[in-house]
Amino acid sequence: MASAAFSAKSDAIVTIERHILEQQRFHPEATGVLTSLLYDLALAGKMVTSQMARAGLAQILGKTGDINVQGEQVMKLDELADETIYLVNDHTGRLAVMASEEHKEIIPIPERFSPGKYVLLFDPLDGSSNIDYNAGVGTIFAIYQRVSPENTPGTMQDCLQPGHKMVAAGYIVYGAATMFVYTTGQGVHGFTLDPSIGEFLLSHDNIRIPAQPTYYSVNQGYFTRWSPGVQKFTQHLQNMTSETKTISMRYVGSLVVDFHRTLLAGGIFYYPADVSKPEGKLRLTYEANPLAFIAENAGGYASNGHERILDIIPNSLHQRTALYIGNRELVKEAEDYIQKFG
Ligand code: P6P
Repeated sequence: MASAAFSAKSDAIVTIERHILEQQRFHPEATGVLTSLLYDLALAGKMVTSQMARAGLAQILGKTGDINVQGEQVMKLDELADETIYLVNDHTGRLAVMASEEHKEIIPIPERFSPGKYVLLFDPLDGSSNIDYNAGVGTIFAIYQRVSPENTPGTMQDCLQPGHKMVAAGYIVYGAATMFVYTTGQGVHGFTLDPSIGEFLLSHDNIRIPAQPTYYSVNQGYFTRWSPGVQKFTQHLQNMTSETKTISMRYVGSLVVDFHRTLLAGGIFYYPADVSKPEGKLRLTYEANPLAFIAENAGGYASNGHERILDIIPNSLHQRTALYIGNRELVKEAEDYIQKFG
């Protein structure tokens, strides 16, 4: 009986390692390097979770006084997350180059380590301005295969590939629980950290954006700065009913949290361009692109209001973009309103 109980129980416990290994079956050419890279990122997620849990105690909240390339105050946790992801990945021989929101230029792999075949772009702790208010924050990552010659240092061109070239993407959301959500192009899968055993366990297998939208998510404080098309689209959403009830508005102001809710509950998140931010605020390479790759693998879509996010050819590491992401129909409606009304 015990064995039967055990086998039933073992089916219920899918660690991230087991799941990524099982996913590897879909990639016959896989050498296991991508699996190990994803596992490294899960480890970084555990370490950041631990650092955040100690933040209140270790008084590492508050600002370092430094200013990052975005001209923003750098929170100490920002630096810790950035350093953690770097140190987990710099020596593994899996990466040719890295790029981070916290670094103006690409981050080379130290010469003493052989360069690998993958490229990692990441936002180490997005939404960090919310840390002091204990609102959720997140890590976002995008993984590509290098395009520069093997056994040479990775290049900026490796980091400026269009999103449709991505081989994997994911995010880690540090909220009431820590969740690791990733895709390698074979569906989107979510894992919840069980701190008592220090493992991410499968909790959301094959996430699909619900057909019925529940929330729209935008900072309506900027309404007067938007173009007429965006204003009319927002008013359209406010008058929309979904299964005889209007859809609600939710906005945390932390991209990963707002996107995660959109992915699970259905709806649309958008950060439009506006008169004060004509290029938008969010970053293409390590925010919009990975989330767009995830959204499309969950049956959704992501646009800059005019074209598919994953088709945009980046021309600089930190370039900004407008972002409309979530249910395909709603994102397409946003494009229609912008095309019709400007
Ligand atoms: P606003 C956080 O600072 C961030 O970069 C994203 O996480 C979030 O979606 C956005 O900015 C919020 O910006 O202008 O609404 O405060």
